[in-house]
Order: sequence, then structure tokens, then C-alpha cells
Amino acid sequence: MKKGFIFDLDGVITDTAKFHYLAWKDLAETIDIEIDIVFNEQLKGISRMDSLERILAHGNKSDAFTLSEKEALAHQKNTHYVELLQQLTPADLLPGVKEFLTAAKEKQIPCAIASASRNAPFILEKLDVADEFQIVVDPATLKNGKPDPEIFLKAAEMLGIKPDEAIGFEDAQAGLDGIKAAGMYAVGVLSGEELHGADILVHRLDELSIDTLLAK
Ligand code: B16
Ligand code: MG
Repeated sequence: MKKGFIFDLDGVITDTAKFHYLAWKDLAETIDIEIDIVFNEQLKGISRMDSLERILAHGNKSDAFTLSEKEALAHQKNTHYVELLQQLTPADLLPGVKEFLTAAKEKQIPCAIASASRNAPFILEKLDVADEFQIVVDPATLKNGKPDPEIFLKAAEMLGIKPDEAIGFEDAQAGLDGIKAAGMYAVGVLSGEELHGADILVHRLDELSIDTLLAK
């Protein structure tokens, strides 16, 4: 019997990838690197600094900046990203999310957020769903980013359940690999790109029956 749900945020609860893309694209242009929407797929679920490293590698500029210059670039991107987040409202929850969270609450199944985003608490407030999650793992407390299982194991520990009692939800391959490496049942949420290794694939959360999931 499963006892808790662990959700990725971007791509599962709401679509902030479009704002990450706009902010990274603008930042990249200031250092003469071009990225497109296809390249952006590689940044899903990847931390801010790792995303910057991938963009620099894409532009053959991995060695062009000092650490403090890279931190300034990441800060510049985040300032723009947070400006874009101001427009988020509860209408930006992905289809089926509210229904799924309401059903989980009725069954008293605790929910956690395991997002690589340091902006997760702000995003949850803007979406008016902060109270639906008992736990939001702070990625700043972790050693390893996705696909390492650390964030999912930490979420399970904070929920007070064993990894094999948790169900993880992810839209990015890196995150899905992390859920499976943590020994959890994995729901893959499709948003365009293929996903490999999920126990079940859906397009929206309300395709799932909570009772069937809990019996997995
Ligand atoms: P921030 P998730 C991830 O969110 C995004 O998918 C990824 O594109 C982003 O770089 C990362 O959060 C860090 O976000 O710059 O706000 O700390 O999919 O793990 O919910
Ligand atoms: Mg995601």
C-alpha cells in the first residue's frame, strides 16, 4: 500500500518551463549564445547553475567565465524569471492538478514537492496551493541534483514514509530517473518529449484513479 505522493513542480503542477526558456534565451543572447526550444528540453529538471553550464557548453564557452561571473549570470537570469513569475495565478495550475490534490486530501494522503527550483515556495503561493503540500524540500539543502535520487529520498524521509511507499510524479527524464533510482513507483507526465522508464504514463493527473495508485 502506498502512503504518500511526491511531485515535481515545473511540468507537473504548472508550466514554468516557458518562463525559464524566455529568461535563459535573453541571458544567453547577452553572451552571444543562441538557444532554441528544442535545446530547452535539456534544461528541464536541471538546477540553475547546471543549466547555465549546459548553455555555456552549447555555445563553446565553458571556460569563458569565472565562478563569480557565472553566479552573476545566473542571478541575472533569475531576476528576469522571477519578474515573469509575477503573472502566475491559480488558473496556471495544469489541467487535472486541482482535482487530484483535492482527492488526495479527501483520502488523507500527504503530498510533498521535490523540485529543483529555489523559487518553488513562491510559485506555490502564486498558484494558491501552498497549503496542499505538507512538505517542500529545499533544494539548497541537497548535495546532488536530479537524476540523483537524493531529493526524492529526502521528501519520503520528511513525509515519514519508506521510499517504496511513495509515488513520484515527473515530467523530465532526469527526474524520472531519480524517482526510479530512489526505488519508488513512477508516474511520468507527458508534455511533448518521450519519457523512458515510468511505471505509468499520463497526460494529466486526473487520468489517474487514486485508489488504483495507492494499491500499487
Ligand atoms: P530555479 P522542477 C526545475 O524545476 C526546472 O525544470 C528547471 O528548468 C530549473 O532550472 C530548476 O527547476 C531550477 O529552478 O532557477 O527556479 O531554482 O522541474 O524540478 O520543478
Ligand atoms: Mg519538471
